[in-house]
Amino acid sequence: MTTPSLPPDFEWGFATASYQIEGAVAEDGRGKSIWDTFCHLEPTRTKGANGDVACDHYHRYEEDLDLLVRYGAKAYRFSISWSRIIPLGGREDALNEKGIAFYNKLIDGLIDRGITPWATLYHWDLPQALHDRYGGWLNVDESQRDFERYARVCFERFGDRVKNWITFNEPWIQAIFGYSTGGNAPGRSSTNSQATEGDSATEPWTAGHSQIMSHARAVAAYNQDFRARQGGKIGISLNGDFYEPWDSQSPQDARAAERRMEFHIGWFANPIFLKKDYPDCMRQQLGDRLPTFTSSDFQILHKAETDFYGMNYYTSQYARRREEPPSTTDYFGNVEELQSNKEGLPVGEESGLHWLRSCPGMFRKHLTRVYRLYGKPIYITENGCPCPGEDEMTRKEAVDDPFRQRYFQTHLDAIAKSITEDGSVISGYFAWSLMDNLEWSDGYGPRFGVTFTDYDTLERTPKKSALLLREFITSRQ
Ligand code: GBH
Repeated sequence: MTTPSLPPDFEWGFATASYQIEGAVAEDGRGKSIWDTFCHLEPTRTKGANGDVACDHYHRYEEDLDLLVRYGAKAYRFSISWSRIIPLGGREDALNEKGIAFYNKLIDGLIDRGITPWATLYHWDLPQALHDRYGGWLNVDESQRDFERYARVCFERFGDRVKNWITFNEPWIQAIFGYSTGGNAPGRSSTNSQATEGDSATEPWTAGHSQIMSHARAVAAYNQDFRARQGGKIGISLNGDFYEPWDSQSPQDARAAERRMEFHIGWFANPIFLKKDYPDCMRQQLGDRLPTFTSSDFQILHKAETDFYGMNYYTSQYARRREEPPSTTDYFGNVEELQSNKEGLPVGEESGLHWLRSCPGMFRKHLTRVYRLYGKPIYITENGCPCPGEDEMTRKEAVDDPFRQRYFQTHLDAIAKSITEDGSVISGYFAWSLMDNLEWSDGYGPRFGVTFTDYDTLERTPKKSALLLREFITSRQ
């Protein structure tokens, strides 16, 4: 039996997203995104926080790139703000050369430092103009055409240097938090008392469909017009925690856990990786509320061979069967009952956020399940946590982060075991996040960074985990 280990060419580094770090929202011709609107029109829904300044990365990117060098990173995952590239978003709308110039500087700065760029095209910041013009993700036809054009512009302008593309970050969150719970922009919901508009019975499923077809169009465009010349790879980052049956003896609980993962992951992975319709359990429950793939949609899905499965993984939960019939509007009430605690036995140690517990054993099961089902190389495109009590800590206290160090180490061990003992192909790991940043509707409280951000001075200070991650990885190779 070989010791579990990571492959010698394992890709690794740190991840961020545009709206969470850049700031400079009104600079150099950037158009507004749905997150600017959400934060400014409804500050009660984002704890009063917004991304106007965030980490001011737009002006401090050189310093941030130097941090990556200091941490020994091989790669860096960032996201491109669509409304910096095309301020009004649409396929007939003008490009913004100054926005393009920013990402050129960022990409060149990475390459000069020997760091491989990984670019995400969409991390939740839809141009507001597209939302206003035709409902954004609620318009399946228009949104996929506009996304394809945006993707083509990125491939044309950056693809000579960017060889690793991620189309969407967590389409599930965009669909469910944007259109069902209303917790994220655009904040539509028929169950959230703070939302004034929305139809949660249908909108989340439409928003999911639009993102799937947008992904497919972008990948098909890459495969047809860019791949031969640029030789890169392209994937999508799906979130999805692992769900363990509450009662290991109960077939109903096992079904509940499976069903839950189908609603979380199969929703996107079935059409994208298996070129199949939505999972049966979704069809059965949602009927016509779930859009259908036409034969021309399937043609596009077939042309959109996707190279890798990007996995954002944070935590796990127990899933238990529910007897009541599913609700038609409330996503979280409509499927299984989820628990982090089973009769005093938590799934894992609690981090600095109530929803995030450290469950490396279940992470391994998750990796192995996903690899067996979808058969593509997996890159962990996000993994990380805030330490218990970290939101209340001073800089001096926060830089010492044993909880995060242990979290990284145990999760890397789970990856090594899934590779060596279960036969999964797992090719890289990005820690979330390079620095503390805007945690969306949770504001600036939760600190996921390996770098402490002082939000008054914007000074960055490395936490111990930042400097240790290289060692954690190389010692396992
Ligand atoms: C990722 O989302 C994002 O890609 C990234 O931008 C983000 O900063 C990071 O993870 C850390 O959260 O409070 O019970 O309603 C992860 C998806 C969405 C999972 C919010 C937890 C809150 C659950 N997360 N959700 S709850």
